[in-house]
Amino acid sequence: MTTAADPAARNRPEGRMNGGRALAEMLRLSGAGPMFGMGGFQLLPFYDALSRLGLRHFLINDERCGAFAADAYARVTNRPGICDGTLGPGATNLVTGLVESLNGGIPVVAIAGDTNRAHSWKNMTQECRQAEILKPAVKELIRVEQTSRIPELTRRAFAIATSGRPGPVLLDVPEDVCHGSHDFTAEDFAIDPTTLSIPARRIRPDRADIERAARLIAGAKRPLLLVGGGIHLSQGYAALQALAEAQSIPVAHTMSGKGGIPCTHPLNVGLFGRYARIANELIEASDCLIVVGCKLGEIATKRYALPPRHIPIIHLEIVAEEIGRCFTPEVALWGDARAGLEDLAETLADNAARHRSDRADYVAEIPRRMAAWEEEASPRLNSRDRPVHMARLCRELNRALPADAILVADGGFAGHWTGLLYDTKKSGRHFIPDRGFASIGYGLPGGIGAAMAAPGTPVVALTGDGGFNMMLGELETARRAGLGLTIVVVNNAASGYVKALQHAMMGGRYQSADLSEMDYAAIARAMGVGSIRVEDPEQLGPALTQGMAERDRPTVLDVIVTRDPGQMLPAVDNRTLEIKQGDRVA
Ligand SMILES: Cc1ncc(C[n+]2csc(CCOP(=O)(O)OP(=O)(O)O)c2C)c(N)n1
Ligand SMILES: [Mg+2]
Repeated sequence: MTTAADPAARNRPEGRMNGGRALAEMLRLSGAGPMFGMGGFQLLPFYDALSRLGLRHFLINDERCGAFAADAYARVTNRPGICDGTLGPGATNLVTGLVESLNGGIPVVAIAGDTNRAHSWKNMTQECRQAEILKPAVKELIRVEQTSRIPELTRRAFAIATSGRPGPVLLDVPEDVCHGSHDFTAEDFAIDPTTLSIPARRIRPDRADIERAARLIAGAKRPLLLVGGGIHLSQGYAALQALAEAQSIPVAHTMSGKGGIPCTHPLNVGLFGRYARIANELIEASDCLIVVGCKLGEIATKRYALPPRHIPIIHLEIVAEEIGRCFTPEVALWGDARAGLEDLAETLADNAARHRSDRADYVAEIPRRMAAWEEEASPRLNSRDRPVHMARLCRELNRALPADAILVADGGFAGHWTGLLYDTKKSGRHFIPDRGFASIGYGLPGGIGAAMAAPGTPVVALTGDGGFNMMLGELETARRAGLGLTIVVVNNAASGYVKALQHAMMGGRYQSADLSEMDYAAIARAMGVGSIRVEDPEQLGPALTQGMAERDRPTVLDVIVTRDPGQMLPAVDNRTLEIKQGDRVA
């Protein structure tokens, strides 16, 4: 690697240093942002070097939260998030967060301390087969066997994390490798700047496949774009909007794909899959589906009931193995989303005006259908109910959050309701749900990561009370970090999703579905952070505004929402549901 390719080359260290310092130097030269972790003996030299080098590292209260925070940081910045855990329980606590990044395609470099190899397998304290436990949770696990190889393997970790479909890479660092020393040369610390952010490299789909896909689109009367999280990973926003507008092709999105084009764009038909406004009807009536950066998994397809098998699918996807996994496409486009969309637009450009005029009636359906949906949903969206209706909360979020705000949504109802009803006003990552693994508990630590990634931008984290209970300790982290983060706790005194399903499917026999009535505002106050209890829907707007105005400490909004399990499912009144044995209704 030439010096010219690496703008940081002049700042390279050299000489004798321990492994921990070498690791910290590589992270410094790679432009790593804030890191999240909890120390232990194995990585102490690394922590010491972070302190000497003035790098930002935040003690978290559970390593899983560090992995979640690193994941959200990466989603906002497109640069690998960094987290660490110490030997054994620290490392295994990372698993859930790393799987989120693995399934979501999010670049993360995680560091785990491991045993001193002079004593491994002699019942050392905290010892377990951690590499075997963590291996399937990451895109690659790199075991570092020599202090001298730390720079090389850190460089490798960034390259793997940011290339192809991005993902988490674990550097497993034995204690003696971290504490051991080596004489390094400046050249050892070379950085490849092309691998420091995603997408590291782009690959274009095959030309002949693009032409076949373009012919299919050209002949379609009702084409529809179905967009997943890959649109963010590729930053294909402009290309998506350009193709949609030039060819009059409406855009539906998954929860992860929200923000491919603004939700307020006239061609955006909203969420598709388990919950939808009008998108599912449009899928049923389509004659050509263009699936972009989307795995067509369970939620996107209503358990594989959508799309109907007779509709031809064009599947544009960076991971070859994902193509054909759930649905057999008519045309497979293997490559980067932005590159593929650009190529389709270019191939179709000559006849764009004719296609637009042919599809004028088709796109004119969108505002009519949306208006009908809005009218039907209006009583919920404008509900004055106390406790607050979830739909009303979503509408107030739409009103209060400015265009550049980031909404992080937790794995329970928080993600599903806002996936359906929250409108991003700009393209980009303004809505962050943890749909890789759908764990509850992501909201608060995800909010921490997003707030650190976008200082000055309003960040609101929406979480269920169950998810918040899991993560309460991280309120201390957010306070210590002085983050102006607004945390909205959807307080339904229940493991709501479970309770709603038991209501619908088990005849209202509830088992382990209720939580205590808690006063989260009082808890927040006791923890020294801002707090507002909201029982009246009219207070939601002012409370959100007040929370977002607080710039250097977190604010918890304890929002008391419906306790009626018949009203908990998004857009479904489950008192009217008909259930067949074995159905998954929601
Ligand atoms: C770690 C984890 N455990 C269990 C689940 C299954 N689950 C999905 S939603 C849900 C209810 C969560 O309750 P809460 O956070 O209060 O959100 P609510 O649905 O009540 O809004 C559960 C248990 C999960 N997604 N993640
Ligand atoms: Mg709940």
